[in-house]
Amino acid sequence: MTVTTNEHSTIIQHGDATAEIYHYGATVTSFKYKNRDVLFCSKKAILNGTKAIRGGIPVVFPQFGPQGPLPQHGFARVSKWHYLGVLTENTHQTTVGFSLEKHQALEQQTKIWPFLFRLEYHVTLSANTLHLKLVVKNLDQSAFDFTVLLHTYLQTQIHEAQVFGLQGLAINDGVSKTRDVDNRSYITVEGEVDRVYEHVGLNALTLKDRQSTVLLKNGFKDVVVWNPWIEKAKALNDFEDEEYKNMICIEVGNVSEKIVLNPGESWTGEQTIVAV
Ligand code: TA6
Repeated sequence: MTVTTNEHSTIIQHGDATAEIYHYGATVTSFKYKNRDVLFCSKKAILNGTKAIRGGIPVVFPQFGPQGPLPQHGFARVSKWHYLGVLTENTHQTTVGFSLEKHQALEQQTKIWPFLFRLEYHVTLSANTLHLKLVVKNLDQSAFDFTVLLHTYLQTQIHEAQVFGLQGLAINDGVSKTRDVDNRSYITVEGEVDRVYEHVGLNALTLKDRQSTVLLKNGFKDVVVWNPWIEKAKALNDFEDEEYKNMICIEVGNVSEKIVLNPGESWTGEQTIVAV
């Protein structure tokens, strides 16, 4: 087990697994198990802190999407977080922590969303598993509300990808701009997909392609599935034209309804990604 850190990122190596977390956005940019890349990060991702990182797991807070007073997906993914160091290190697991408070977050945005808050993010590696725990605490004297999401980019072969665990759920479809129910026993992607699956009761989702990746969630209610497909991929300047074939975003979050926190209250969401 080793943890190495510099001013830009922290790398954890635990047994056969490694993870790298950029302090900018507390973005996990890589999770490898036995040299298999579980997460996708674009070859054109901008890592110098001038733009949200195109890949890995950007943290979306306090606003999902463009609907609201802030720029798309809020400030957590474009702020430099404080590295708290190694929190646990034993033969079973290694955990590192990050925090973000108002005075460290991007000022252009905290002027608009002016509440005192603390985010604490714990990243744990154990065997074939990456575990993420996000705690939001209200340090203000007023209540605030927010939406939140772990914008998880997974490595896949899109023509073979099947996503299990979302059957029969209400969807808010960002491409067709309609609401519907997805009755497929598993999801495949054959064009642009940008969907919010609402109130996902199941805690386990599985991505199957040549290998399997299992996502477990706790505390998060919704799941967003996104692939930009051909035209939108070309329009993204930090994404290669053909990379849509190698990724799928399966993002756990609370986005269909806002979470309200009164002064002193906390909310916790957790995601576990298992390379099977
Ligand atoms: O989570 C899906 C989504 O909100 C899509 O609508 C899509 O635009 C994507 O996120 C990427 O957003 P970004 O701001 O990172 O380009």
